[in-house]
Amino acid sequence: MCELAGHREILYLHQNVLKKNNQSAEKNRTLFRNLLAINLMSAPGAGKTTLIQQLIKHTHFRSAVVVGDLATDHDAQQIRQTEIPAVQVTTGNLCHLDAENVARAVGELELATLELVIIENVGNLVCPAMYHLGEDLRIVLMSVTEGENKSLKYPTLFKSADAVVISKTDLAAAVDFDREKALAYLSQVVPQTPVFEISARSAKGIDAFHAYLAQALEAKRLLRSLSI
Ligand SMILES: Nc1nc2c(ncn2[C@@H]2O[C@H](COP(=O)(O)OP(=O)(O)OP(=O)(O)O)[C@@H](O)[C@H]2O)c(=O)[nH]1
Ligand SMILES: [Mg+2]
Repeated sequence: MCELAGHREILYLHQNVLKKNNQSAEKNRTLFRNLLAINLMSAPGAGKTTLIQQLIKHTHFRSAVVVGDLATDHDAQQIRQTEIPAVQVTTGNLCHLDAENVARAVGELELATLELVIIENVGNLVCPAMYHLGEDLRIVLMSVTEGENKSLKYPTLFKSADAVVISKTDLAAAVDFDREKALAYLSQVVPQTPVFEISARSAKGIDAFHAYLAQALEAKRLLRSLSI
């Protein structure tokens, strides 16, 4: 009985945390009203930072990056080498970014000058699923080196995504990645979600992903102009 009461209390606390996060995410939507904000999520090391670097090199969006990690500012330093602003959020023990720490981070950016804010979430396939950040697009990466079945094992995160990126495709043959199997699993879990196959090493597939983002930015601008 006592244990049940304890579980209820934890559930109640969790619901309150999510509610508060959703309120902050709504405020972020206002901050992001004139630009496209994307939230990149994946397991650690799936290639988020490298994809961001390639995207910046191959495209002409006026961009900035917010990057979340448990510790270090290595990723922000790497992204600044491409000469765009990058703000590192270190979360300590927290396995995801939340809307409030994103709000604080974007406070350091000149949002009025930007078209694209890329948020690189903490590498984790579970925690980021529940936390919305005020983003326009949620994008989940799975690298070929992780195997084909990530979407079956972590359906909550994949179901929350607007698009999926299969990353490190240049390594597919080396790790015997079964593309057809991976696509079949994805179509079981997220049949309507677009899938991009990208090698950030060779830049193969970057153009299609860029076109997807450009189209989303145009659609947002159009909606905004119609709502004024
Ligand atoms: N061959 C190959 N290696 C890649 C590719 N993308 C990333 N890598 C390598 O994979 C490793 C991890 O890449 P990151 O971009 O740091 O991955 P991440 O998802 O940002 O990692 P965390 O921030 O730690 O979660 C690095 O050694 C990259 O050089 C790719 O397309 N092809
Ligand atoms: Mg990274």
